[in-house]
Amino acid sequence: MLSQLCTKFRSTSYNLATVSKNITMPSTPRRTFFLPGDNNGPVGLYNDRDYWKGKGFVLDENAKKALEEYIAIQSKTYDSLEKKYGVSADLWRNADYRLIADQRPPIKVAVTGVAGAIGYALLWRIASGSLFGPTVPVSLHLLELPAILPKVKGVEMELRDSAFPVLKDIVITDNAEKAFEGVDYALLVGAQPRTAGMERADLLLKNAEIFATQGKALNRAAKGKDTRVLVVGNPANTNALIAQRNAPNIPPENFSAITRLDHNRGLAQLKLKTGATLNDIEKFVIWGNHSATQFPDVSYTLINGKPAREVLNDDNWVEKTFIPCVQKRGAEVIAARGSSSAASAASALIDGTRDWHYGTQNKWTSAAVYSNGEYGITKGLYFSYPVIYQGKKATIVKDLQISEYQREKLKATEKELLQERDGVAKHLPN
Ligand code: NAX
Repeated sequence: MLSQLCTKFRSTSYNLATVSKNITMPSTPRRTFFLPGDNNGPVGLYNDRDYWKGKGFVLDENAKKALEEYIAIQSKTYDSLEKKYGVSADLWRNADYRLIADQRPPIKVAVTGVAGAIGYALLWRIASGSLFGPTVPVSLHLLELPAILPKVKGVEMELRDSAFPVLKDIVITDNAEKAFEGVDYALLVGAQPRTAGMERADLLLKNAEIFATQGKALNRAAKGKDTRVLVVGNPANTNALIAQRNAPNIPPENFSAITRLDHNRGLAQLKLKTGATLNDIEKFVIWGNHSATQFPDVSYTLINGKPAREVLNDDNWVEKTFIPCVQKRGAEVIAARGSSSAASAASALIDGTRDWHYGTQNKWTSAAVYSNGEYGITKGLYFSYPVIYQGKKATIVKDLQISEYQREKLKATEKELLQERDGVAKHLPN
């Protein structure tokens, strides 16, 4: 009965042009949809024809107003349907999302190391629609080591059994080129863990081999300038560098290493300390390497519009508690839980990828991106900066004042990245 009602409902109400004349569409829409941008609010308008081209349009101010009006009308319609048929407004909305998701081409997402702890937490977030929202279908391309593939079969079974409306397809393979074939996003999670007695230099080299191979495979098989690569496997910044240097067909700006977990950890501590909501906290930044040398920096942070240092009024807490807490949080979680912070890492990867795809609406976040020498950091390193995402591009926030104290911290974490880079020099062509 629900589907019949949905069909009836849909045939009457989806034409934004009836709501406002202020929107110019590139082509005449047969139907127009509002696409929810998950936590980020509305992201655009699509019509049938553009679905197939995978295009959205940017909204101008008039279109934004019209969209708000449209959403208000749509919500009332859901409410009146709830009253009339006794079916909840949320159910109407969800049924609607499903119909939209069924009509769109999927975004292809490769994930490596899928049988690991982060992979297991991550795949369910992607497949349930937490990454791109409930109206955007996804295809998962899963890469694992040959010996681990039987385990991945089990993961595949569970994913299919979850019957997620946005999950269109699953490819599982131990062949990197097959995994990266035509992908829009590659989330490089799989890495060699440090085993007992293994030296740090050996770990670096072992991972360098993995990421050089995967970089070459991305170069051959992915979509070139339309592929975005996010590295999680440690040492994440240097692994991003290695993958990028082995993938000349993909612009260096399309690679990134995730420092979003560190960023989220910092926000969580500030929230706990001040009682502010996350929405009240802006302009926090993680600089440098995803390691204990990173610099969690509140110099520009505003809490409810006031400088964080003033609100906190406790420099000792910032230096002696806050900064070390964020820097060493990973080890603290391992000590408490007996295993690593897999779920929060997966969550951070979802946040970081979604921001890249949908933009941050002029808000700062942190990501290790390609350095062009900003703030005196060696060109070519993947260094965590304050960034704003817009139009699927990361822009480093420029012209911030840097004190002597900050400069020292930036140099310390850069030094570690330079040592890592030199340790894997033989895997860095070009
Ligand atoms: P697990 O050891 O649970 O899983 C790693 C998986 O990767 C294993 O299933 C393994 O078979 C697979 N793998 C190894 N080499 C591979 C290859 N060449 N191709 C495909 N798959 C391969 O580790 P997990 O806890 O999931 O963590 C994964 C990586 O994330 C580690 O390097 C870890 O250090 C790193 N982390 C990064 C974080 C970040 O914020 N950037 C935070 C969490 C995490 O520590």
